[in-house]
Parts: sequence; structure tokens; C-alpha cells
Amino acid sequence: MQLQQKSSQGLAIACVVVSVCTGFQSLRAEDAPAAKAVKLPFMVYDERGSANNHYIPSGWMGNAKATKMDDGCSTNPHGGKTCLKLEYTATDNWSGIVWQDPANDWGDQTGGWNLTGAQKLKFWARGEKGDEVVSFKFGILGSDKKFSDSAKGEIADVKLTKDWTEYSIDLAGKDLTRIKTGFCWSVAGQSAPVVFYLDDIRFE
Ligand SMILES: [Ca+2]
Repeated sequence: MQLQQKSSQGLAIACVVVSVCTGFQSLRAEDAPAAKAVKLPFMVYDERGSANNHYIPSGWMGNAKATKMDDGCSTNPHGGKTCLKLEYTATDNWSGIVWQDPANDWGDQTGGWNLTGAQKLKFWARGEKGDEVVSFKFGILGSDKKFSDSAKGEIADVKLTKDWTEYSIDLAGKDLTRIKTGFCWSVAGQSAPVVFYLDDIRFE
């Protein structure tokens, strides 16, 4: 009631104070700031160093010591001048890399992108020899995390061919309002080192 008697300037200051206090309370996951909206298509990997790239391939999992990634491979890219080259040199154990936003976050920080409207997560892949088995997914942060992904999807145990082939994960009906892990690949150790290539990873 006292606010009504204050000057408009005083009211404005009071509003700012209320906003700040509300901000402190919003540290709870369900009240976290909305994830940034995007324009589709939304690239995860386009070219080395491209401003079109989103998410950061910072989440190295499993046997990372036996894993290599070249994000500027110029050998037969699918589009442009570069593609990703992934190598897993061990024949046992497993490995994978998660594209994260923010980098190195496993669910403790807010962030991510609002991908509402996207119908598919699409990418191109090829194997060095053919028959390499690789799994692909997004949205690996479950509801046990403070700041989780709002949806997940996967195509498991894809057998690659030597030629570029396009794969997709269907997003129909998914809540895409906060996707913090936009892409992930993983391989289990196979009888020989696994080498494969990825390009044009995007939501559209
Ligand atoms: Ca490219």
C-alpha cells in the first residue's frame, strides 16, 4: 500500500528490488532462465572454426586416452572443406564424446538451447572401412541432474558404410525447450581400431 504513495521513480526502484529477489529464487532447476531460442536449421558441426557451430565437444567419456578427434579433416568431407574424423584405437572398453552447452557441464549449470520446432537431428557419417558400429544420441542428462535435458533420442549400433550416408533421429513429440547435450557418439571396442567421419550435424 505504501508503494502507491511513492513517486514513480521510487516505484521503479521497488520493482527492480523485487526482480532481483525473484532472480535469486530462480536457481531452482524448474525456474531456470529459459534456454536461448534458435533459428532452424541449427548446426552442431558445419566446418572447423565456423560461427555456425553450436555446442562444444567437451564431454569425453570412457577410454578417452585411446580417442582422437580432428575437427578439421580435409579428406573427402561431405560438405565444405572440413569434416570430423574420429578414431578409437583400443579394441576393448568403450569411448564417446558429448557436445555440451555450456562446455564441460554434466548437469550442474543452466544453459542449452531451445530447439522447439525442429523435426529431426540429422547428420552424415561414413566409416573408414565400412561395418564400424557406432551409436548416436542427444539429451544424455537425465532428470536426476539439477539442470537436465528436456528430451532425449538415440539411434543405437549403426553399422556405417564407406560412403557418406545421412542418418536422423526423429524429434516428433519431444519437448525440445532445453537441450544441453546436442549430440553424442559412442563406440564399444571392436576387433580393430574404429575410424569414422561425421559432417553436417544439425537440427532442422
Ligand atoms: Ca563440412
